[in-house]
Amino acid sequence: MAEYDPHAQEPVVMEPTDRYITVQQHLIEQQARHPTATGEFSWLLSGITLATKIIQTKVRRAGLINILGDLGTQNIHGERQQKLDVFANDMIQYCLSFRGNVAVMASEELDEPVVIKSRNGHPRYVVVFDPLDGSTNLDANVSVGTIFGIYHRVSRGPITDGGLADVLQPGIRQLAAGYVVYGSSTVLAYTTGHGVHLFTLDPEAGSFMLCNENVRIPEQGEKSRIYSVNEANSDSFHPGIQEWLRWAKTRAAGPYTSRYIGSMVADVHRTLVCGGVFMYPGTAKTPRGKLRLLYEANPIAFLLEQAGGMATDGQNRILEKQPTELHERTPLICGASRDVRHIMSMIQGSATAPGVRSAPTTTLGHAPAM
Ligand code: AHM
Ligand code: MG
Repeated sequence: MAEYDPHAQEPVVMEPTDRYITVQQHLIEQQARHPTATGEFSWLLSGITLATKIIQTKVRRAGLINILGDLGTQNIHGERQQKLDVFANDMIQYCLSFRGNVAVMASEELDEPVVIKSRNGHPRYVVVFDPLDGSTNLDANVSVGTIFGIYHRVSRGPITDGGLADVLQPGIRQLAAGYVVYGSSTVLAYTTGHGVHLFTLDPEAGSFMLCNENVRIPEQGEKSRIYSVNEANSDSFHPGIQEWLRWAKTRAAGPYTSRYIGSMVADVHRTLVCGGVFMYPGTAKTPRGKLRLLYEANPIAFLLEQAGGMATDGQNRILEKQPTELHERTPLICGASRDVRHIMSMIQGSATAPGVRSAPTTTLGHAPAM
């Protein structure tokens, strides 16, 4: 018999991290490598971290205050806006507009880009964001997150087109991108094109503290064989993707394990840390995919590439796609290069998985969506 005497136990001590490197400090150290850096950029990023810290306080208390549920309004995509979607959007807009260096913002929750009134000349930065990705899951207390991408302005002088030219830039021009996932802890991932760095919010200090520098997506080992997709839609996936999914379930493949939260920022965070592939391909219902190129796919693609991974729409590198519309959608297949390459090769018909017969063509009467 195993006995447990509570009075004889030493208290459990959790050692705090001894590396108190805040995200601002980290960014300033990174910028020190660039002699022309003015510090303006870290000022901008601190606007985003401030907003996300405030958003996370609301997300954490969502069941206690009257902020769950929908607002009774719809966004441009015809989706019901959650109260927290609107709060998160307004908070980011508010915090960034006071920085004085943001010219234009675009968000999933805004019909049009927003041009910020400036009191000092022509600000140089453009920020695109999804204020609360995965928000339809909020009632189920699932992890949600904020996604952002930052660009330089391409227009000169006063903005005359409502800011559209400045936001319709290919993702490859991003200066920085990141997300904050409001999960069991609040974690920030960011890149400025020099690796991906992870920070955990220390709620007592009120700062994001460095916890993992230069993160690489694991490519080896059984535990990295994960696929993440809404498989309920698989009947209308491209035959190459169907074929890969069948292969992933075979003994020869490992097999893979399946994980799908339905909140992209959380699914992508797991992919970054644990490996595997996340995808939202075209379906019968959404032939161009569901996710938005500008403020969902592009920042995620930049981060995952910086962590050694890949992001594609099945044919093209996400970061090289020239956006033509503010809210355009794209299929997305992203994660470990090993898996993304393999899926692409099946899509392009150049490989047949060992032991798997060719996939049947789709019977849904629509062209296989890419
Ligand atoms: P949202 O930005 O309105 O929350 O929608 C995007 C979300 C992603 O987070 C997630 O990957 C996807 O929708 C889930 O869609 P589905 O429920 O069709 O699987
Ligand atoms: Mg979203």
